[in-house]
Amino acid sequence: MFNKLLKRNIEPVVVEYGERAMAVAGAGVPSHVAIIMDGNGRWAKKRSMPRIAGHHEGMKTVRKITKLASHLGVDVLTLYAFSTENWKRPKMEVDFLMRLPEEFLTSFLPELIEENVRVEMMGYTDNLPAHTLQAIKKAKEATKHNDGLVLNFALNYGSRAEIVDTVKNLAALVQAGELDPSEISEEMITSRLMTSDLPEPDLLIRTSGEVRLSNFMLWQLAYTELWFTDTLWPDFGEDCLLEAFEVYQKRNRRFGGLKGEEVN
Ligand code: V07
Repeated sequence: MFNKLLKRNIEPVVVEYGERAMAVAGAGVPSHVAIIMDGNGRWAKKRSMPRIAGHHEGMKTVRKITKLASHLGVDVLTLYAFSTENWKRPKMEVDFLMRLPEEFLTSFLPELIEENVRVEMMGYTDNLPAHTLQAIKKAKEATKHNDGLVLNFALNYGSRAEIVDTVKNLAALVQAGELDPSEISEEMITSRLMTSDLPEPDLLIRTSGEVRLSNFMLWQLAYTELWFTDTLWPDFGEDCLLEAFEVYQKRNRRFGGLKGEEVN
């Protein structure tokens, strides 16, 4: 823990965010935080602006929250940027969304490199536009040696499809005579999901008042602490992330430092 804080250089946290952030950083920060960034369209509507203006504003929140999470010592930040269901939205909105990774990375890639952040993506790449994939490929390549926060964008991701693919993969092994159905284990499924290289999320945050998982990381969230807020994603400030972490830390303390499943 102390090493982690030293490596990440905790000093700027105090300078930038104050004592509250220092207390949070010192009291067991969740290792993997996943966020459903909801409410961008509603934020825009409230201001009589087009939905895309909300998405654009939401991108600025991504920058802010990534930076704070990194400074607090979070290991993995998974952000749900685009679901497999989002293709049903109007074409012009989808086209705009598919330009956001490029815009985000054009503006912020130097900062991510400076922050020692490694960019990753999980989701189906087959039907993403080439320009979107190109931008992400470049960012992954430019940050692949960074060993700080992993910024994992869930893009064109759907949890049930991910599980179906895993089942197909195991069924093929059975058909080939390489696997007996009785040998199928949780670990065999976990290791075939898109998150095979990541720890399970410790904390899930969903903004904008919706209290659902909406096909996000269903398998991976089995033991995750869930935290919901009415705040819209573009309004989600540093204070909101600190509040979520404080709630998480209070819940964990109730188990005397042990996770619920380890108490049983
Ligand atoms: C998107 C902004 C945040 C609010 C939620 C929806 C809109 C950042 C990215 C991104 C993705 C991959 C990457 C770098 C940045 C992004 C989409 C939408 C599709 F490598 N924000 N953001 N991608 N929104």
